[in-house]
Amino acid sequence: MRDVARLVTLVERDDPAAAAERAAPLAAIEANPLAPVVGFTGAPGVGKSTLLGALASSLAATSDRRIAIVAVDPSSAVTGGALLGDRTRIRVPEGRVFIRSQASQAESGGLAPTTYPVVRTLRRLFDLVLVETLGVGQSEDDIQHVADATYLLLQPLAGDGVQHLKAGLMEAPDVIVVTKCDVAGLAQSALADLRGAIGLARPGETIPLHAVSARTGAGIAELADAVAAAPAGPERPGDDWFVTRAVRTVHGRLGTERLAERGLPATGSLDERLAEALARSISSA
Ligand SMILES: Nc1nc2c(ncn2[C@@H]2O[C@H](COP(=O)(O)OP(=O)(O)O)[C@@H](O)[C@H]2O)c(=O)[nH]1
Ligand SMILES: [Mg+2]
Repeated sequence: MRDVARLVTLVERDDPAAAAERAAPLAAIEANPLAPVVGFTGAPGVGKSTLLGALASSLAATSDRRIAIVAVDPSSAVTGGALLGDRTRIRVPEGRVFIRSQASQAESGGLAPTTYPVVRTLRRLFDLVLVETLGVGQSEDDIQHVADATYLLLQPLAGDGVQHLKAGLMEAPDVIVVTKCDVAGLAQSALADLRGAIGLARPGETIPLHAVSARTGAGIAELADAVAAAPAGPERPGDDWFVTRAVRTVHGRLGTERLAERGLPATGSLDERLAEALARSISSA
């Protein structure tokens, strides 16, 4: 685990010395089989970190699968050289699960600048990679470039279904998880409401819906089975990830008004060459 942590730190670093030092160990694992990557997204406080701890503990107890977790947290702070944050919330058996916390940045789509290369590394070293990403509404495309399956966590109250529908949140996820089902007030009507909203947002599809409680353990084993069964997809091209981020950075920096002044669309595709040039400069930086 110490070697893995060291390699991940080298992948996160942005200097020539780190690039030189990581080249050989990365080359040595390049041909390793790719583990599935499952992304967990949802609003702050919905219970992502707690659930990942429960899932990883459950999987560690029932199999010898090696699990890595990458947790992106807006509140992660560097203290005395150590990145704290979700690491402290994710409770897993000592020494069995690798956890890396990353701080998200203002312009990021819920992930950190180095989430892609870190996940790329970890899927060659572990049997399963779980990614906790911040649920930040529209800018969640990034997780699509990183994960083979995306789980959206929700904490619905009665009448909430329509709001999720409005937020366009339900367009991307493969699975929806209702958290904190031990809390009184999560009426069956809320679940039925949510089921209705999912049906409207994704007609003709069957989106699995899990109701769980990390506190009581209800539904955790079933959800862990589903997560463990996720098939590993092929590697996503890094360019897609960098272009998505570059386009959003341009939008974020210029703002809708200035984009409009320049005759640039506020949504949709910007000048592709501009995005690509930016992406190149980000990836070679
Ligand atoms: N009652 C209850 N509370 C939970 C459960 N899971 C998480 N919480 C609480 O919800 C809060 C936010 O949880 P956290 O995992 O940090 O959420 P995140 O911001 O989405 O990662 C914490 O106070 C947790 O103790 C659960 O299953 N039941
Ligand atoms: Mg968290």
